Amino acid sequence: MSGFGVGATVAITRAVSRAVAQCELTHLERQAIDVGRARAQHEAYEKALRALGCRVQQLPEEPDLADSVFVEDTAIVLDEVAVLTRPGAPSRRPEVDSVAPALAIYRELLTIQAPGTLDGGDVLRLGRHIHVGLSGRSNAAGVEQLARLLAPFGYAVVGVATSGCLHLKSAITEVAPGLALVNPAWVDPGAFRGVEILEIASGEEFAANGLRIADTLIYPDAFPRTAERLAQRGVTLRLVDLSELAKAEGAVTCCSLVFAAA
Ligand code: CIR
Repeated sequence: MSGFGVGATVAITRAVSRAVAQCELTHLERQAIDVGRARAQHEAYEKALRALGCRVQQLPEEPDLADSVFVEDTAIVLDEVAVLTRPGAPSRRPEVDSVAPALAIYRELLTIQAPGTLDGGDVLRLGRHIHVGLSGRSNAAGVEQLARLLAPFGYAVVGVATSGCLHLKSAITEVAPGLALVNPAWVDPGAFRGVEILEIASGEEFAANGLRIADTLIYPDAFPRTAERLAQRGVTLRLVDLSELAKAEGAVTCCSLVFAAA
């Protein structure tokens, strides 16, 4: 989640696994990943979270879980409740049990069950509307379960078709209140009512993922033309370099679970 007031926000992160080079890959060719460099970049990302008022709670490294730095995929944390996911990649399912105790301190926990699959990276909350990417990772059974679990809290959950990207939030994120940054090649912007759409710059296909913390957007330094577009639109940016984790198909939202502490 994003957009909370400064001072009341927790960001759960996890140290980069020494096994990160064995990560799942769907759309990228495997490249060497420098673990030391990935850790330094991840620390700078945590520093940015702290600078924007988050209390960063870093979970210990999981040496055998290659993708475990991408904590976003393990849970959906709302003000009222948290839902533990069942990630679409079987290699990632053990990550959920590893995050659950940290979340249990803050929220009642609900769970997605087989045959449902759901990755947190596919879940975009816009007010009381929750859009879930029907991606290679999240299926219709996962969306139906999430809808049933969250209906009592007043959330409307709908599936959204994606194509060509890993997760829905590779294709769209909310970058300021009521403003969504979108790659229209990967998701139909018409699926999102009530938000203004800002398209990424051409040639920067991974540029739609930004992490909103209060009134600032944590944003990769890899997309200068889209960054310029955001700045012109009045969005305040805090740029970070996550180039090593980008080789693992990670982006800025993936590396934290951000929520109001109370
Ligand atoms: C994976 O394929 O699951 C990881 N290598 C990347 C996950 C990135 N997570 C995210 O976008 N929420």
